[in-house]
Amino acid sequence: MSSLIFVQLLLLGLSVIDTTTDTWRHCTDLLPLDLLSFVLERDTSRLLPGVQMRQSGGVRGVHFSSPHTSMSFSSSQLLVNCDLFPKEFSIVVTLKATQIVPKRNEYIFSLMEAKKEEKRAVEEKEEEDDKGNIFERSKERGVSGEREKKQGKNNEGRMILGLRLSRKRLHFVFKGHGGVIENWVFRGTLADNQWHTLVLAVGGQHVRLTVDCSSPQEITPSRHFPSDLYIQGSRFHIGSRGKWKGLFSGLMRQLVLVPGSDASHQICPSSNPQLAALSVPPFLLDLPVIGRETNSHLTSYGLEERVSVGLEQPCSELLRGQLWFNPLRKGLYLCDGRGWTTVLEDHKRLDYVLEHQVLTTSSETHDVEVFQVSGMGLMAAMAHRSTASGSGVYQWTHTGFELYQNISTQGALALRHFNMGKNVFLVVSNSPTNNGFKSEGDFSVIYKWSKRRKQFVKFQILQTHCARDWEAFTIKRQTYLAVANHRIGNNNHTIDSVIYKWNRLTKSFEVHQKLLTSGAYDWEFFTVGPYHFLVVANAFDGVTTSVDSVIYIWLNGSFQVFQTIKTFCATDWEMFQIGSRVFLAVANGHRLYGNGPSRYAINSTIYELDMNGQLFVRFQDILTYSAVDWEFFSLGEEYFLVVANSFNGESYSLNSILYRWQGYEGFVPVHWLPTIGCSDWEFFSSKGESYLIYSSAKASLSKVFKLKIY
Ligand SMILES: *[C@@H]1O[C@H](CO)[C@@H](O)[C@H](O)[C@H]1NC(C)=O
Ligand SMILES: *[C@@H]1O[C@H](CO)[C@@H](O)[C@H](O)[C@H]1NC(C)=O
Ligand SMILES: *[C@@H]1O[C@H](CO)[C@@H](O)[C@H](O)[C@H]1NC(C)=O
Ligand SMILES: *[C@@H]1O[C@H](CO)[C@@H](O)[C@H](O)[C@H]1NC(C)=O
Ligand SMILES: [Ca+2]
Ligand SMILES: [Ca+2]
Ligand SMILES: [Ca+2]
Repeated sequence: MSSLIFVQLLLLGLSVIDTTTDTWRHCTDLLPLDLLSFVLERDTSRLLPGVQMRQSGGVRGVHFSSPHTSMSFSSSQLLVNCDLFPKEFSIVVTLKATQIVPKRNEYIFSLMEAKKEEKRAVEEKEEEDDKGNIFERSKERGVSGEREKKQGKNNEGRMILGLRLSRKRLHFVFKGHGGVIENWVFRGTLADNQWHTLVLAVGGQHVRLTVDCSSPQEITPSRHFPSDLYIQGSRFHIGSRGKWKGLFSGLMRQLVLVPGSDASHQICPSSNPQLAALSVPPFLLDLPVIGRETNSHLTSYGLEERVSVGLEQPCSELLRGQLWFNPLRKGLYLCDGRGWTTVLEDHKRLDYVLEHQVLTTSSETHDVEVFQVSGMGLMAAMAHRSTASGSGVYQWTHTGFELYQNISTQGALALRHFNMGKNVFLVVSNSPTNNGFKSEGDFSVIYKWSKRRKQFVKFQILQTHCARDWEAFTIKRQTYLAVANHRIGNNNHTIDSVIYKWNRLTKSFEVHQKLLTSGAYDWEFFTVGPYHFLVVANAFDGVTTSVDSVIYIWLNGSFQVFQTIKTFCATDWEMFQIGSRVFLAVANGHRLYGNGPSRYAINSTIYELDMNGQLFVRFQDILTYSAVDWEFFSLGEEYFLVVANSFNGESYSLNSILYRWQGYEGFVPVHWLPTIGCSDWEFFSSKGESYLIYSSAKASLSKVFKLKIY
């Protein structure tokens, strides 16, 4: 099309606007228009393409995965019986935007003219002004100049108005007088990965932006917002301007157009100004989760009556209109009187677990540790059983782990890496061979990574007793090592386990404290607020596996008993946090019943720290099969536990199970991973991908799984 025709069509368009203004109607319905709910609730019978529900900081929002047509609608559906956009209005938005790359613009919403070949002459220039005052009006651009710029583009409609976000600006863009695109700019970084509620109020003489109910930025533009902004045939696009370019990448929780008034007076002041709400789609309202701190701002919505939570809910005529949130599917469903219809299902979840590498090892493995060594990348150390080949240090390559260094061990049981300053250390325990009365080889070796030789070299030898675990930690910038001494000789299990402390002068670890343990199998150190804890897994006292495991607390320079918990051949403690909640999971190995066979299918238990009672209390029991390890990890905003099931009384070939945190219901099994004599699970990530590795105490192999997120 030639530029001549362009100009003619444009003039035609302008003249139409000029001559017919007086016969067109302004919108007179002054009710707030919840644009976000309108798109999300328009069709409750199916899953809406183009959006996903996500939660961040305990607050839900929608994420736009594409500029799908389901996120757009004709303006006449909401602005009924009128042709002109309200001349005074406000827009309320609650969003959370991540860092927007420089020069990128993302649209919170836009109102676009109908797509017509002829109407493509003017489009606002997509550029970021990085200088200027709080308010700048963009250069008025010549129609002809723009025309040239846009000539190559296809038949997209042009913008009537839109709200767009750049790295350090909020832009309100609209078609001003004479069809010139105007751009009012508010400075300030909103893309800071925090929730914010903005109220943009456009009035006769002024424009005001209120962020999080703080004092507004007010500007007085030289030209007012037009009173004759023609909208017939236009479409709203939520989270975009109808194209991939400019798609909003953050989360949106609220988007309301309030004709005729400044909505900041309706929502401010607020007890939670960053989430001040005028109208939020119902399924984005946080759901009541038992035991969780309730956010005061949520209580006013009568949420409890509207949404029920659980795995199975009835739907009948009486419950028509009831919403049901299914935490397993992360879906929200609406009861239509006969059955549930889908409102929204969240699809961002762990999709499947892919076998990535089967690593043949020199012998069976009791323990794996994955860590970073600068200059080497990701490495794994594995405690192998065989004395002939010893243990191995592996390096992560594009295909998986490859043997990098042999380490001389005999019946290695446990290993742990730790850092002091820029140095990396590795401590490995050996199992004793009984030679009459004296047991030999009952010691652990600390290795230090030599940057020069690019190898682990022997650093210090410590006397240990069938050490089953090493734990490294720091308190007040001092480094400590705790060893779990399992037994002396064949049957003496009630012995001291030892806490060592690094001595800067002698450059070695020295005994700091001894704690009496019963067949100790694991130490776990963790910190909650200002308090340091160390918990031991006591497995066996020589008579029974039903013994107390002990949580110690650091007081005045040493560990003192904080709480005891009855365990059954405890082999591992795993501490993890979900939000502000603190959990401690024990892996129980087996229960002895008199002279009968041991029971391997027993519960392992997750405890939660009760901050008021200052005690760990039972949170969830999970049936396990001679569990020897729990591994906690998070992917995005989901939390997982994987258990190492090692033996069911008959076979070592059985499934380890991956559980996902479902809030209200605790952990729910989601994946079954076949393992042989599983001895340890470790989670790690590399180059944005997430992996799990398991080691086998019964076969000469380890397996790496890749976690695919959908
Ligand atoms: C480790 O030892 C095995 C023999 O047990 C040998 O075949 C292999 O080459 C050694 N690897 C390295 C990296 O030293
Ligand atoms: C177990 O070993 C400890 C430390 O060597 C010793 O003090 C204790 O007497 C032993 N107990 C038994 C029952 O042999
Ligand atoms: C801390 O330990 C020191 C020395 O062992 C002792 O004098 C002091 O009374 C202890 N303080 C408390 C609060 O127990
Ligand atoms: C495991 O715990 C659950 C719930 O506490 C209980 O119902 C079940 O009987 C326990 N199973 C075993 C084998 O102890
Ligand atoms: Ca440990
Ligand atoms: Ca563990
Ligand atoms: Ca582990």
